[in-house]
Parts: sequence; structure tokens; C-alpha cells
Amino acid sequence: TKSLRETLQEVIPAKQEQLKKLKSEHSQTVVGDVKVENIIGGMRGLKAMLWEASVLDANEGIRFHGLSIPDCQKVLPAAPGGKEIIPESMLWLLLTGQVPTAEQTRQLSAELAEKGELPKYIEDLLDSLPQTLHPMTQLGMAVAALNRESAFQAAYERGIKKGEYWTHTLEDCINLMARLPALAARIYRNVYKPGQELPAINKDLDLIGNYSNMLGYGKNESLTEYLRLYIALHGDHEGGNASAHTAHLVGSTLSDPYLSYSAALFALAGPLHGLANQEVLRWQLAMQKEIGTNITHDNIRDYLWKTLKSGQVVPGYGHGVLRNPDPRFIALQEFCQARPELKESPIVELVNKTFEVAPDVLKEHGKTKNPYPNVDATSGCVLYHYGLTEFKYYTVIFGVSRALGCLTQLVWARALGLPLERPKSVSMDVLQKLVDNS
Ligand code: FAM
Repeated sequence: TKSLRETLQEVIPAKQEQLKKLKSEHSQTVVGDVKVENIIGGMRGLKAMLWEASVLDANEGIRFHGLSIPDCQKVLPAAPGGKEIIPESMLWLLLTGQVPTAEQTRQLSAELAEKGELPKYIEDLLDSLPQTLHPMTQLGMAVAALNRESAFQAAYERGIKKGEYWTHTLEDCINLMARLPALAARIYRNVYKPGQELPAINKDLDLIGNYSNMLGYGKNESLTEYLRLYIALHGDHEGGNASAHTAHLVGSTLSDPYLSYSAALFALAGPLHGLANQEVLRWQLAMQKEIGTNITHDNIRDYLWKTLKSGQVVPGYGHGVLRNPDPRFIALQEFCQARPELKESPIVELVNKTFEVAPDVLKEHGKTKNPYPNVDATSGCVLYHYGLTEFKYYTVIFGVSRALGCLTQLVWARALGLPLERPKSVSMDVLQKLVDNS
């Protein structure tokens, strides 16, 4: 059986060759225009960045190396005894473009478990932080502090050749991925369950089996399976989203993967990005409080209008790229429909009913380009149902997940020798001149 490193070593030369050819033969080929709306509109729609692991289609959603979510659910190995995709098999796919065997997935799980313990100074750092510090701030700080361990930084200081960058980057990425569950679980324990014992990493468990166990939910197989699926599906959403783009930008300065990913986590912590899942739950619970047990379409419609008329966005709806219901939302909904306890859960039912009404209300409201749910419309509600009710923590789970894509691309950026990112900005006066001369 080939290891992850061996597999990568095999696939990298062909990609390097592809890039070389694109550079030498097509550097000056025009593939799009820059419009004023791109410059003043947050670069929406501007094709200006290379990202290997996944591509987002506005209508059909994400594909990971060409595989849709239903494809991944068919072919990617699950945990022993489980059914859902696990982050290890997704990581393998994102990194190599290949579907791992069950044995390769198990080997990766074992490697991550082996490397999952936290250094003492990181435990001390986390234990010294105030309980009131937002869990995402804690996660970003701890990930940044782990760069004391960076193999890439140490090798760079020694003076290595460019061709070797990716191997040290990969080592950092695997070490960071391995440690994220212990980091995230310690933050959960410190903030919400002080005094509760943190179990040691079980070398026989997969990454999320261990995470769930350390969170104190190891016996809840349904929640553990949900976390596996949730974390695998949130792993990557092409390169332009704020967290992925941040990791890429910071990584392009040859900052090591720990610093690059900590920067990404702070982008994820914004309410228009990863924090949206906490916002959705807060909003759905407020709706539940107001309309009580009489969950009718009319009541939900009234509540949606109330939110919109007060100038707020409907959390969990809309997207920068997508123009249809998010297939990640659909996959999580299907997970709920397959489990009677979830299907009948009041909060899950409310999310479903909201989905039946919200797109029409948002279309009538007429502002958002995408009146359909994104993944966050449902993701937190399942956690809530199973008793993981601390919604300020939800973005941390997203943060454990998004590492899959961000770290993958850092390996590829170094393997392909991608340059320092440095787009050109213009002032409004310059823009006006460009417009006048066009
Ligand atoms: N409810 C009400 N208005 C909305 C809306 C929503 N859900 N989504 C967009 N709009 C408004 C938006 O505020 C903008 O209004 P103004 O012209 O007054 O500024 C207008 O519609 C056009 O926006 P857009 O082009 O359709 O969306 P953007 O690409 O600018 O923004 C989102 C995309 C996701 C930030 C936006 O749809 C939003 O705020 N949604 C609610 C928050 C959310 O669910 N975020 C999670 C995103 C998720 F995918 C993730 O990152 N985890």
C-alpha cells in the first residue's frame, strides 16, 4: 500500500509539468475581463487564483477533484463501523486527487492519532486564557503558537532548495491536522466544562472519533458520525472564500502553515463567513421562542419579513457564488431524514419548514442573488439537538474542518512554486481615469 507521501510524490511531477506548459505556452492568453464591478465588488467572479483541490459551480455546488458530494459519499471510505465520509479520506482526496483505499485511510488515521498530542506549552497557553475569550480567538492563537514546531520554518532557516519546500510543508500540515482535535477539545473543556477530564488520544480511533471522545460525546455514535460528515464536507470550498484565500495569501509569503492557517481562522471568525452557523441557530431559536409550537408556514413567513424589515440578513441563506441550494445543506438534511430522532427534533423541523418558505420570501424581497440555503442553514441545529448547545463554539468545529482544504493548498502552492500573491490595487481617481479612457 502506498503512503500519502509516496502517492503525492507520484502525482506532483505531472502537475508541475502542466503548470510549466501553461506558463510557457499561454502566459499572455486572455481568459476574462476585469470590470469595475470586480474592483469595487469584493473581486466577485474575478478568476485570479489557482486552487487545485476543488471547484465551485454556481448551480451544482462543489466538486472535489471532479467528484460531487454524492460521488464522495459513494467512494470515500468511512470509519470502521460507520457510514459517513471521514476527514482522513477527504484529506487524501484533496491532497492527491485520488480516492484512498480503506487501508490507506486507516493508516492516515493511525498517523494522525500518533501525532495528535499537544505540546505542554500549548496546553499551558490555552489553560491560561480567560474563559470569556471567544473560542475562535483561542483557536487562532493556539494554532499560531504551534509554529514553534514548524518543520518548514526550521528547514527554511537551514537553507533548503525550493524543490524541497513541499515536503516540510506537508509535515507541518499533517502535524497541525493531527493536533486540531486536541486543541479544539481543550478549548471546549476550558470554556464550557471546566474540571471535566480530557481523555487521552485513543490510537485506534479515527480523527473525529477522538475529537468527539475528547468533547465528551464519544458514546453518541450518531453525533460522532454527524461530525465526521460535517467536517469532511466543510473541508474545502474552492480558493476564493475568505478563509481559504487568507491561508493562500499568507502562505505565499512563505509564512509556515501554522501562521497561515491561524490567519485563515480569523477570517473564518467573521459573521458573513464561518460565524454564520452560530448566527443561524441564534436566529432559529429566537424564531422558535416567538412562534412557539404553532410552526406554520405563515408564522415563519411573518418572522422572515420581520428580520428583513429590521435590516438584518436571513442567516444561512445567500452565497457569494452559489445560485442553488447548497449540496452540503442537502447532504446534512439527508443525514437528518435518515434518523428518526433527528427527523422529529423540533429545531430540525423548524429548519426544514423555514427552507420551505424562505426562498420565496427572499425572492420577493429581491436583494440577494441567491435566495437558497447555504450549508450553515442547518449545520448547527443537529449539534444543538444532540446537546452540543454552546453555539459560540460552532465555528471552532468549522475551523477544524477548513484546515483540510487550506492546508492541502499550501502543500500544492509550495510543490508548484507559486509566487508571492500581490494583486494591483487602484484608487478611485485612477479607476475614474481608467473608465474615462476606456
Ligand atoms: N438575507 C437578506 N439579504 C441578503 C441575504 C440574506 N440572506 N443575502 C444577501 N443579501 C443582500 C445583501 O446584504 C446585499 O444587500 P445590499 O445590496 O443592501 O448590500 C444584496 O442582498 C446582494 O448580496 P449578494 O450579492 O446576493 O450576496 P454577497 O455575495 O454580497 O454575500 C453572503 C454573500 C453569504 C455574505 C450573504 O448572502 C449573507 O450575508 N448571507 C447571510 C449570512 C450567511 O449565511 N453567511 C454564510 C456564508 C457561508 F456560505 C459560509 O461562509 N459559511
